[in-house]
Amino acid sequence: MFQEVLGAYGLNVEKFKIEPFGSGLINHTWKVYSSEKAYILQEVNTEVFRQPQNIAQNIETIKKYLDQTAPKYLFVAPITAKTGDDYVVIDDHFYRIFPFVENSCSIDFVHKPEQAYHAAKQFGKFTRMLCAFNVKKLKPTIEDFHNLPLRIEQFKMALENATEERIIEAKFPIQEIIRLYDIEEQYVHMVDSGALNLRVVHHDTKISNVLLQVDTGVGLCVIDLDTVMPGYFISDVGDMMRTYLSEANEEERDFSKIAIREDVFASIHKGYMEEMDQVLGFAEKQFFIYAGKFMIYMQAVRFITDFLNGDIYYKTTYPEHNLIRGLNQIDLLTKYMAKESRFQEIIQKINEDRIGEGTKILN
Ligand code: GN1
Ligand code: MG
Repeated sequence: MFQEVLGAYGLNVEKFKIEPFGSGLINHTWKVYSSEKAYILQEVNTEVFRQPQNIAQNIETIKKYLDQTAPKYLFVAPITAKTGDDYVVIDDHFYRIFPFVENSCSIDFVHKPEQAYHAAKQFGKFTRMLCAFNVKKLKPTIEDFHNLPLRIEQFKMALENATEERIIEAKFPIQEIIRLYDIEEQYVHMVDSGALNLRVVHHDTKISNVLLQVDTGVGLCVIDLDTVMPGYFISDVGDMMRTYLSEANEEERDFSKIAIREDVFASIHKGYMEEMDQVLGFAEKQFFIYAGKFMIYMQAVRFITDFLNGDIYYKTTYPEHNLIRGLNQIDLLTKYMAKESRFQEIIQKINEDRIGEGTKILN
């Protein structure tokens, strides 16, 4: 397979080393490198991305726009194959190759608040760079991806079809998901109220989807653009809360290690708002804290739904994997909700300090 894929790009497989790369749950990724050149090769999971051409088209449309409006912005698009397309299809499998960004690295865990700051700034910058771009030009790459009511529907359906055994095993998270249905109600109200604008949103803002400069740790750019499509900013901010606030991530089986770091919350807010403060409307900003609840809850629902369905969506490495991930997210959600009024205070303090700074300048 490697020979054919690389050959389609005019690359000679014998000149490269190839190793699995990254920790994604959906696509397969490899690093392809020699002493001179390095690439990232990916096979797109077409069970999940039914029309992978839409991904390629979206990226191309955005690239054209950014080449004109922000030529210096680092946007990592796939390279062109000999056919002139940005992808190749071999035996019904869909592949693409990205250049490996020199001097860059990615991390799987947020160890320090600065890392959360740099990542949040990059995701904020991405949406800001595209705030005047017509979102309607983008095609959804997964229909209703972050549509919470639909995720709840899928959960209910899974409950109806699941085996007795799995329902018993997942009794606690099922009860919790049902107990917290009002998170979905809030979502419906929010969308109906028209408070949120459709924007170009990344939809998968985990820390490994940001490239950092090797020596300084400064953010370089965002990667993994498969789910870039029209959406609400709460998806990106919420997924950062979900994946940065606790050092232990969704894979952690010892839930006593799941803990919310307030300084990381403040860093996400700082980094994101440095880019997005002027872009977001007043009504949108009111959902900053809700964003975390929305995304953590939805991820819990998705993991438990997949467990009930017999593990058909996410890659798993042990039998209860999705159940543990779901329980992990419920634990995180409980700890997050216990901090909501603290988060409110932190944001209020940031805003007061800012007003204070403004008065100092006026005086
Ligand atoms: C999937 O494969 P990866 O890590 O890029 C998923 C995200 C989930 C995440 C949970 C297309 O992302 O929505 O938040 O797993 N992507 C898709 O780890 O479903
Ligand atoms: Mg992804």
